[in-house]
Amino acid sequence: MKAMLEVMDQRHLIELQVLKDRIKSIRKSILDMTASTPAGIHVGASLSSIEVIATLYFMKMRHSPYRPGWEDRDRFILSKGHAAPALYAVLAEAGYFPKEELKTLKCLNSRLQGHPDLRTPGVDAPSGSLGQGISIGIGMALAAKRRGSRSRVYVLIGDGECDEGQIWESLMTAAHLRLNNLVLIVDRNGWQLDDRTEEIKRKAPLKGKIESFGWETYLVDGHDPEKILEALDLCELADGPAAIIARTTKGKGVQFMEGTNKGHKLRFSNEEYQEALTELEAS
Ligand SMILES: Cc1ncc(C[n+]2csc(CCOP(=O)(O)OP(=O)(O)O)c2C)c(N)n1
Repeated sequence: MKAMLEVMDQRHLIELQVLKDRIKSIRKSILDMTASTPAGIHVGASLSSIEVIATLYFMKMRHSPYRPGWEDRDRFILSKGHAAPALYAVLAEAGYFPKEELKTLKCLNSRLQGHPDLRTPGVDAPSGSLGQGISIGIGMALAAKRRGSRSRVYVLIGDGECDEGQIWESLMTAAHLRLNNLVLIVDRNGWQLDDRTEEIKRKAPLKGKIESFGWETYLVDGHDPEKILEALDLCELADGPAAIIARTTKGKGVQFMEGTNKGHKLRFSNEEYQEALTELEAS
C-alpha cells in the first residue's frame, strides 16, 4: 500500500512539473501577444490568472479539444473577459487551435477578439461586460443537473468585478439552488482599472462575505498550482456552490508590472519585451 501511494505521489509530481512547464510556455505566449498586438492588451490581468486557468484545463476539467461541443464536458467561464489572452493561450496550449493563430489577436475577422466570443473553439461563454459570469454559470450548472450530467462549471471573476451588484445577486441564487456543481474563483490581485480595489470600494473581508452568502470558501496562493488543485478537489465535496479566493499578483512574472497597475492595458516596447523574456527564461 505504502509503495502504491509513493508511486501515485511521484506521478502527481511529474504531472505538476508538466503543468509548470506548460504555464511557462503560456506565459511566453502572452508576452508575445503583448508585443505583437498594436491595440495593447490586458496583460496584467492575464498574467495574474494563468495558474488558475491552466490548472483547471490541464489538471481538473473534463474536456476535449477534439470535441469542443461535447455536451457533458465541464465548462469554464472567464467572467473577467478582458483577460482573454490568458484563456486563448491556454486553449492553444491544449490544442483547440494552432498557437500560430495567437498572432491574430484583435485583428479584423480573427477568431480571437479582445473579449471571449463563441466563435473561438473551446470558449464556452461570451464575456467582457463584467458581473455576468456567475449568472451564466448558474444556468449551465442547473441545466447539467436537470439532464443528469456530471458536468461541472467553473467561473473566474476579478476582485474589482465584485463592484457589480449582479455578482451578489448570483451568489445568493446559486446558494439557494444548492448548485454543488458550480465553482467560483476570484482573482484577488488587489487592483482594478483605476486604483487598488480597497481604495475604489472595500471588498475585505471577501472570504467572509462570500461565505455569508452560503458558499463554502477557500483562500489559496493563486500562483501555486498544487494549492489551487487541492482547493478545487475540496470544492467537489461541498454540499452547495463553492468558491476559491486566489491571492495573485497583477502582472505576475514581469518585474516592472508586478504589484502595480502598469499592465492594466499595455503594448510592450521592444526593450520591455526583451526584459520580460529574459526574466521568464531565468525563472
Ligand atoms: C460592466 C463593465 N464595466 C466596466 C468595464 C471596463 N473594465 C474593464 S477591466 C476593468 C477592471 C476590472 O478589475 P478587476 O475585476 O479587478 O480585474 P483585473 O484587471 O484587476 O484583473 C473594468 C472596469 C467592463 N468591462 N464591464
